[in-house]
Amino acid sequence: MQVETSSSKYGVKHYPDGIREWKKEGNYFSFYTSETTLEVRVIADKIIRFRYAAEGTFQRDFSYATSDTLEESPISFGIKEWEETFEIYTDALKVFIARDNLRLTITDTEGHVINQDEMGYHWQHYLLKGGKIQYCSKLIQEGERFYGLGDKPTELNLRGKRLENYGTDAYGFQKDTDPLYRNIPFYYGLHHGKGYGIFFDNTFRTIFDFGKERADVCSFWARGGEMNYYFIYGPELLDVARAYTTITGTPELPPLWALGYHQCRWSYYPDSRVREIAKEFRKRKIPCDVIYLDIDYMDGFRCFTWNKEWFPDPAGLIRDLAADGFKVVVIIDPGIKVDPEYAVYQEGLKNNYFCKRADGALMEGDVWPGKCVFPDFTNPVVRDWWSSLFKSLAEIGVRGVWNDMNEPAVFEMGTFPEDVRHDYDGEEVSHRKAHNIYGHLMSKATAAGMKKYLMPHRSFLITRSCYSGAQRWSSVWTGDNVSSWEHLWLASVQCQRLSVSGISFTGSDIGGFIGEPDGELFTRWIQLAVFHPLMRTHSASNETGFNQEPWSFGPEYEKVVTKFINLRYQLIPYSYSTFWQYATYGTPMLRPLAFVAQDDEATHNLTHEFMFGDNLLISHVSEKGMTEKKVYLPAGKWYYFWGDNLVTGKQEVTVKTPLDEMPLFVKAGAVLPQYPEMQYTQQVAITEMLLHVYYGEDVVRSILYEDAGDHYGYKNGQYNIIRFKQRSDKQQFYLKKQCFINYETAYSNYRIVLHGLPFAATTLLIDGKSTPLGKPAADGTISFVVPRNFELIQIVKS
Ligand code: MIG
Repeated sequence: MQVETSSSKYGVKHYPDGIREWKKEGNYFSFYTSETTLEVRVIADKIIRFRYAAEGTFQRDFSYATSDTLEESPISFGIKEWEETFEIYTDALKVFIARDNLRLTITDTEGHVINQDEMGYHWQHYLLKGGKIQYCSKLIQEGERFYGLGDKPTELNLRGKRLENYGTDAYGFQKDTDPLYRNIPFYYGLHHGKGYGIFFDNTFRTIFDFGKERADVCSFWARGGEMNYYFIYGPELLDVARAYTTITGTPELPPLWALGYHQCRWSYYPDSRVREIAKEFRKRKIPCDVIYLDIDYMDGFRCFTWNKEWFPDPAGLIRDLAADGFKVVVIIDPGIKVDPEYAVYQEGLKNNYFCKRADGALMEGDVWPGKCVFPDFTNPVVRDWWSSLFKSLAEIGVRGVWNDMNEPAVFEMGTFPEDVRHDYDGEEVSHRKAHNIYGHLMSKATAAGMKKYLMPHRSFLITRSCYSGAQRWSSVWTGDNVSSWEHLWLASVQCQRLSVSGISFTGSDIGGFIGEPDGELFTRWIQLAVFHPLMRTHSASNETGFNQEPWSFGPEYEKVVTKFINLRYQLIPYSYSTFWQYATYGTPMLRPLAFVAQDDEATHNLTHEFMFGDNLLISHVSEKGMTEKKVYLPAGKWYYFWGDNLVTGKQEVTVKTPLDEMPLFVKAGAVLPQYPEMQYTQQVAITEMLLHVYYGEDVVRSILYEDAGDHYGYKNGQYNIIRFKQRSDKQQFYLKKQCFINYETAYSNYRIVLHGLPFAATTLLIDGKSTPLGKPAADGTISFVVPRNFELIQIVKS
């Protein structure tokens, strides 16, 4: 054992010595040094878990992050013994373990180093608090970049930064504020064109240093628990993202309405005000699907109660709103008011459901209702109870829930003190271990309750805090941001980062939560949010009376905002299909350009541009008064959305940015399915599906996924998946279609709007049969109707 001295808070640092014994049991390998045991579990070709028992004894193998469906894929693997190392190999990787010190070198099959330990695993007693600090240090490879880590409000590439996870109510956070609300201990490395990921599944405070302390060392550690991480190899970053969700899971499909526009405020009350807002949307023909009720709907901020004066008939309100196409989402906080007359408090108290301090007193703290106690969501019995409380909300028609303050946030104290006790599914731990999964488990229990009582409908949940894997049951928003241009930029980075961290269903408070945006900022924010999976305006303007609705900034802005919310609705078949891809394969819905063109170094540090799904490239307008913007386009050909001019990629282009446009490009070859304009999702039956098709000479695939947009019939195969492949050339336009059809739609034809056909033609071939082709429209597009069951469309140059 090597030893290094350190401060008195911590013990000396311990480093593993030589391997004395090893064994293999199935896909588990164990290596024993005099003190430490390393367990290597081969999960898949490209997924390997490393777990270390500092002094030989492993802790319970338990995780709140991993999906129940995580299982080993049957693969070939084995072990070789070399003079200085052991080598565990799969069809994609080689893991070399040094006999002298347990250090790892992971290479691809050709021997290129992907990831290599510096000191590797080491540990230290945490003398003051108990347990051990668990460290791992790696060498940074030449040119390496780092991504991931959830909601960090900083540049996309994390090289040179140190960041930590300890969920915090970061009211009015700024660029580089850390930690924020979420705890996602998962990062990517990219070097020499090859990407990998490391998921450090540890719920204590975790810290990641990407070359800040020492320029060539990347290290991560936790203030307790175990060193337990999954190494995931790409080399494609998007494959790493997908593999991460084979570990931590993917969501079910959301109700279609959740992809519409959401209007929120702290708070809309009384009920007449809520009705007024809803009416205003319909009157002005601005689409909207969801209205939120913030804390003021409750009676004295008591969860699961209603303010009798302001909301005398919540069921009636919700019924009327529903008749007009609106869904209602209500907020539920974790703090339960200390009030002997309040049923939820009584029941929790009687059954011992609330968290306690080390010496047995209740964990009490002030939040909105005054003095509160807090359910111990880490106890499965408490989670079941909590789930059951949602019955009353579901019964009166509430279709979604908003979980707030669950870092957990407590006035004055910030959060719980570390001595608070938690069940942790039978483990009995302190808050040090449970802090980062408190909101995670609250949202899990909320989702379970809503799902149960809303059956057969799909439900919707949005949470502020969570841990890795919460994408299985919730969406998130980026928290209490500010009405500033910098925050617009932050919103874009945060949503991209969350998306590649497993959580695609994300958005920011449009316009900013704190402060007052002007019409220009609000409009530019709406434009960005059209391309965020969750599109919600929210503001905290009760005190000033400031309004933050689409019409609040005057007719000039209202017109543009309406245009963009309309675009959001037109693109719903595309965003829903993109969601399906995410739910099915784990593919992030928002993709930083480094993730779509990782071979092109020019994309590696881009923070302000991303793809939404397979075919749309977005670069939002990020400064006041901006009249043009430079946009980097990756290789390939791109159509400018607002004019169809074709641009060649692998270069920066300058785009004019009048208020009613934003830099938006469509990949040449794409098929973009679109709905007609409507005021809320499923308002009208689609009698003809619109397909905007962009002529392109590279092979480009597009998908359209369809189902009922609600219910779970899709799980029994009631859906359609339509795959398009375009491979045109200078002589002919060529679009092929393949599909799985098992869900009946109201339409039987597609209307195709073809953009960019570079030659004149007079006939169209549908599955070989020719029909005349009309003349191009004034904007240059050619439009025609084809039967839904076509397999091949060709247009040959005349
Ligand atoms: O201490 O419920 O982030 O969205 O409007 C503030 C009131 C509590 C914080 C949330 C915000 C919400 C607000 N909440």
